[in-house]
Amino acid sequence: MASLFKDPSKLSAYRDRRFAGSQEDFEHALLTSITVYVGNMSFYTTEEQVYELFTRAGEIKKIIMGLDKNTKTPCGFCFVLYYSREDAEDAVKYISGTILDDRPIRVDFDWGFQEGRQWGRGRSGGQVRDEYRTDYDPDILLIHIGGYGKLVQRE
Ligand code: GTA
Repeated sequence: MASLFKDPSKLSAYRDRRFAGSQEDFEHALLTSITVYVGNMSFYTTEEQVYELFTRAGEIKKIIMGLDKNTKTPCGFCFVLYYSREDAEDAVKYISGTILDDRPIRVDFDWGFQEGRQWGRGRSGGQVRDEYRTDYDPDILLIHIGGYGKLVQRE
């Protein structure tokens, strides 16, 4: 199938502040990358569940779970690396917006995984955007009472 994603400005609304190169370098990386970022995941979703869903788009090379840098536990995102660009495109096209563990996940092109990118960058240890949320999951109290020690909020 021919690539449907040729305009780099439409590939992703996200710009990684820690990407070291120019905007042109960033766009080139997005156009050629075989890595997707998955956001809005439940903190309880496992690597096995991610594998089961994302293997529908193609053979997976590696999954890297996003972790809270303080607790070292999953904090709602991951990276999925495919072997082929076409499969990464299919993941963005067909899997983004589907429900995983009761949450609509967001699949975004990513410029490429590097060691360190698996950690949440928020001050609390989790993802930055979780610190701005004002709407809460219905199970928030269960999580809180369960001693997770952190509020989980919906995107
Ligand atoms: N490909 O959409 C994404 C994406 N996100 C959201 C995170 N990552 C992503 N990758 C792709 N697409 O490796 C990656 C990051 C990193 C890992 C964890 O996930 O590259 P993070 O989510 O903890 O931190 O990253 P990140 O991405 O640096 O934060 P974000 O959301 O872009 O925030 C950047 C700035 O905007 C910050 O200064 C923050 O204060 C501000 N901000 C963020 N959300 C809000 C908000 N709702 N209101 C106001 N300001 C906000």
